[in-house]
Amino acid sequence: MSELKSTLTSGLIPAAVVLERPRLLVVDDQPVNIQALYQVFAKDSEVFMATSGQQAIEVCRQKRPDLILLDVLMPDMDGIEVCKILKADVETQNIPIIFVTSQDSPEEETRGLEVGAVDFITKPVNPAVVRARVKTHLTLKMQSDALRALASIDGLTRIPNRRFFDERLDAEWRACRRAGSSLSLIMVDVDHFKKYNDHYGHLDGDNCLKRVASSLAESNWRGRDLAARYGGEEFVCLMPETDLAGAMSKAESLRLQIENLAMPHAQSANADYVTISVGVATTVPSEGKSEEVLLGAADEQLYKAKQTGRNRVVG
Ligand code: GH3
Ligand code: MG
Ligand code: MG
Ligand code: MG
Repeated sequence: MSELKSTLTSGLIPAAVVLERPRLLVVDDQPVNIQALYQVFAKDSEVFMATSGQQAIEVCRQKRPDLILLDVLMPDMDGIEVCKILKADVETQNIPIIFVTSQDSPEEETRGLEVGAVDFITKPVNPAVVRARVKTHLTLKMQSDALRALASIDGLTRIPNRRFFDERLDAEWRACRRAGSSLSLIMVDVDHFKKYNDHYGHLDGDNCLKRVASSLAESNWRGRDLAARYGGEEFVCLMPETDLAGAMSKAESLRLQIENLAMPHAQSANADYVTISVGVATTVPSEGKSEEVLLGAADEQLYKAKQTGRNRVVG
């Protein structure tokens, strides 16, 4: 999302981040109701439509709308059920949902808000009111996205931070457990970095970490892979659906990548350049195993890489 990127690079969160052409999903089993909302928004927004709960979920996963206007009463799967499903999925849980319904009892409204909707509008809709409410919720959504992104980025290196990594590890652990697939973890530590700081100074040390981080983050990763700063001069890379052989070969290419930056390190005991040691571990997550075991295993391998000469990969 380009708005978000500029927010992040400028380091500022504007009071209101307004999307140029928001993407809305309108869900209603009655085409005439969809038509009414379409007419309100078609000029300034991209409008997707769905006439059933199931279709709404599919469109939502494919198109990632910025906001959903959701009918409550629908045959097969009602709006409440759709809302529950979308809120339970990490990929869709942050999309604001506004219920649009003719059932305007306080109980109905409460139920809608309890399952995670942000607002409740009654039919027939008043165009000015629905437009104003949608605008408010889009602005709030953009602001919370910007804050969330900001809280996930490491201040020095501008790559994802440990907090973001921990969240993703948690989610990928569960996803790989469901799928019965391997989850690999690469742990990276810059060699003799204390000596680098001592020799070149802390500012150059910071710049060195920035270059290492950019190089790791810009490596040729696959869709769900993630490279993050774990803390200090340590980095972690998460590789879902990847076995040990795949992770080992990726780790070796990362090691080479950093060596090839050829950043001089006059005090390194093992090379003339800045190098990294890398530990790799893989597991198939299952009931009774925990993420800490995977982290611990990668750390153990990293320790072995340090013990056996540094600038190497152990897995
Ligand atoms: P090894 O090869 O065994 O990993 O040795 P090392 O010197 O890299 O390891 P050690 O853990 O002794 O030192 C890590 C150093 O990293 C010490 C710390 O001051 C430095 N460091 C951690 N975070 C930062 C940072 O943000 N900026 C700078 N410039 N230095 C940092
Ligand atoms: Mg209906
Ligand atoms: Mg370290
Ligand atoms: Mg180190």
